[in-house]
Amino acid sequence: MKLTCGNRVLDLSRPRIMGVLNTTPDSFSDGGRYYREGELDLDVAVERARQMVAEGAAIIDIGGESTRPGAAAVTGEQEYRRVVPVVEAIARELDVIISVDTSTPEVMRAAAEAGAGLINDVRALQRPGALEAAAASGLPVCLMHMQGQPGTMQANPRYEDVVAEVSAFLLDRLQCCEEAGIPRQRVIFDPGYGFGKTDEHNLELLRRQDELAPADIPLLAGLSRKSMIGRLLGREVDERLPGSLALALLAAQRGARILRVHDVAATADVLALWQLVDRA
Ligand code: 7PJ
Repeated sequence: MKLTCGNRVLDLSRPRIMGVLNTTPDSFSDGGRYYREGELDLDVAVERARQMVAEGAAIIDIGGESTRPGAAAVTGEQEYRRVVPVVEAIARELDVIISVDTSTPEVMRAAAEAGAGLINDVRALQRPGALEAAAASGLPVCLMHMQGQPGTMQANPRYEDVVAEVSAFLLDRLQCCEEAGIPRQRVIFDPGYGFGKTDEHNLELLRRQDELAPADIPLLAGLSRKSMIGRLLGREVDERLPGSLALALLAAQRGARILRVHDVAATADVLALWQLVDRA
């Protein structure tokens, strides 16, 4: 399985790591890291990306909107200013696929022009103009499932059959993509762990993750440092590395081709050992 991401090819014959780079001042796990006196510090962001590439990240995911429940809403313009300069700087400095974590059509367009290779949308291109912007970019898109809206999604998540509902939603969005001129060869599915889901829902999705996507559609899993680890194990954000590694491996074993993580080096070790055991 291969994905063409702008002028680079992403080989998914083995699971690959997407390293998270949040340019928000308030993200739950690494918010505010790249700010100095309230200004985005591009050099620090590029150095962090460089480190993740050296540690084994095939993709750097740049996001400027915090989807944490209770996070301040961001305007398209703020998001643009947080994301596009970072995409430009990383595209100039590093040889890596850049993913842009956005639901905003203008940000998709500008990021694609600045050298992004992938559009990662937690709203699965449902905002007005998003399908068109993604189609025009010619880039692959990650469609993520979310029940509700970021601010309130954890209030009372409900499903009859979470796996069937998430899968049906993703297939519906796939059809919308195809109708908008985004071929299925350019689509990635993501169950959206933690987005409008209880711990039980998340566990059920992981348990049956292989039922979520048709065989030709790569699956992305984002479990790194998520609050389900905190609740299930009683761990603060800075104590979730072992849990994150366990879930990354379980997700990879259940078919995830891209793992979205904060701790690239540690995840790369886990995947390397798995490959040595199972792919000899
Ligand atoms: C995800 C994401 C995820 C995709 C975030 C966090 C919250 N994009 N963006 N999948 N999560 N595709 O990192 O915990 O799970 S932001």
